[in-house]
Amino acid sequence: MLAGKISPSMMCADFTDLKRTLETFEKNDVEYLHLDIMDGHFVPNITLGESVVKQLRAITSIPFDYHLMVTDPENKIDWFDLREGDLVSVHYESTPHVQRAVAKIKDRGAKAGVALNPATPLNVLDYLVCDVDFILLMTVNPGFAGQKVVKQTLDKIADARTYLDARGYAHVMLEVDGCVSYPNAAVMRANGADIFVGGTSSIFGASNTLQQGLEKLRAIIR
Ligand code: S6P
Ligand code: MG
Repeated sequence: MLAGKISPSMMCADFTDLKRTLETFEKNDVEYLHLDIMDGHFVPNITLGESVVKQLRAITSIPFDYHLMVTDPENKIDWFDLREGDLVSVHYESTPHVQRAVAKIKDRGAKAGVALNPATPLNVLDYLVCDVDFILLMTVNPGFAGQKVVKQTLDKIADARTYLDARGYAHVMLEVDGCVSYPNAAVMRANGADIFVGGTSSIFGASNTLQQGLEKLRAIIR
């Protein structure tokens, strides 16, 4: 099993206190910053844009985990200054040319992932898995923070891990995104998830400080 990694969802962060938030992440060796890029078309919401991402890039060296929830992402990858070590995921459902998008991410030197909505079956990966570094399993329908987990996605994580291992892709990382609460994270880890997106149901929740939340999540996914 690969080491569990934390990717805090920046759309849930307090942007008025950004420097302190980033210091806390750095102190806790957070592996990635999860950046939800939405276009108001593929999903019914708009969040972080290219200029905010650029400002973040200038003040932290934590690798970025771009989650592109945009229609035709292959035409939008060039908006971002991708670095080696960054993760970039595109939704299978967002383009008829998903392999073109994946190839473009790799050409730019980042790790490429495909994101699947809760209802999208795993077999869409049959002719795609050989091209990717990770799979992002949505455990809510994308668009908003603070939603309830779609329960059947917990089994889907175990099915995805079995699917990957059986085909010789044990090295392909599984990222989970959506209501990764502490109890859900424990189940997700046991089912084979590797990267955990922290949002309002865990590290950014009102019941703990960011420091406490990171320590708690880290202990669960270790
Ligand atoms: C949702 C987005 C996610 C959320 C995250 C929030 O479309 O892709 O990354 O920001 O799921 O976490 P939580 O714990 O509020 O569900
Ligand atoms: Mg996300």
